Amino acid sequence: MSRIVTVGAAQLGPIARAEGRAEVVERLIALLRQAKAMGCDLVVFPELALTSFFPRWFMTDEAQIDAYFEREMPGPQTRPLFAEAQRLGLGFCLGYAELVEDASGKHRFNTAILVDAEGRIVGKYRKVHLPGHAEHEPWRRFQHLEKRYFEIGNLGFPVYRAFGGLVGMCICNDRRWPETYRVMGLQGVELVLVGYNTPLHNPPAPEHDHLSAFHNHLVMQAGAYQNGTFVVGVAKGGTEEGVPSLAGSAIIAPSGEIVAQAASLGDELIVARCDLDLTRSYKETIFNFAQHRVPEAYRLITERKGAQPPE
Ligand code: ING
Repeated sequence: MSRIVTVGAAQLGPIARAEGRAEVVERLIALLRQAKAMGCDLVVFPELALTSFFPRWFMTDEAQIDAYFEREMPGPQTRPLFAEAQRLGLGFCLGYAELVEDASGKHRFNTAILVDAEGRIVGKYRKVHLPGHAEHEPWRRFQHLEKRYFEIGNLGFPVYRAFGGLVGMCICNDRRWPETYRVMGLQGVELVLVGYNTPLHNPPAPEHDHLSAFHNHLVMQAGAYQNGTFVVGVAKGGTEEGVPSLAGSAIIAPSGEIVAQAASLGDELIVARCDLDLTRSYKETIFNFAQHRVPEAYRLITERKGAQPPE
């Protein structure tokens, strides 16, 4: 019996700095309702989906920074999202800025959660690959201060049994690193959910700018194929506070083929019926890790100190 999960990638257009969470949550709820009408089981929202992408601004005032973070999830302003999803019988994946306060002080993470159709948080991921920089760099057209505002994620790359399969999450820059997919692939992941905020211009490497859409799909298609998993990439796109950002949300099959792709730069739902059993055709043949991978060879390469190139 095939295990089909109908997944909606809920792309967002720009979120203005002045746009309150209540307004944003209304946009998310509208996408949930569209997803329900299109038979979805699971809806995936972008990275930092509750606010404007604030790492583009240099801030020093702690209260100003903390205003972009959620101290509880759900909280008063996100509870309506959880309630509507539960009413509709939908699960969802939400990216947001997480603030945790414990005996060791304040900790801030770029986080994503997986919520089941009963409104329970069944999975959490904290972004590991934080791009950008920590101090103001005036030479840049805009800042990218994720290393300033977030700590490196401390949860690893967990894979959760949910929606009838094995589901993992990553966030934005994580999708560019093969290790992200392989660590989940080694856990048997069948569905990887990834939200992103990607400026079309990357100040350190403007020569890559014209390839931003190509690189976006390249890394997700490769990750999908090389680990026999579906990948759902969801953008916050369009020009947000003066920064043109990549859209191109896509749902990718274990073959590496794009099976659904957004056509706009704004709020747009794309849907695909993901038959998780299609992953087996790759996991049990060309990417049968038990039969074909050679971990001891990789360890040698990574552990050899001062290696000389072979004669
Ligand atoms: N954004 C970007 C990403 O990895 C970036 C950072 C921008 C990388 C432009 C390369 C080019 O998609 C986040 N939020 O990680």
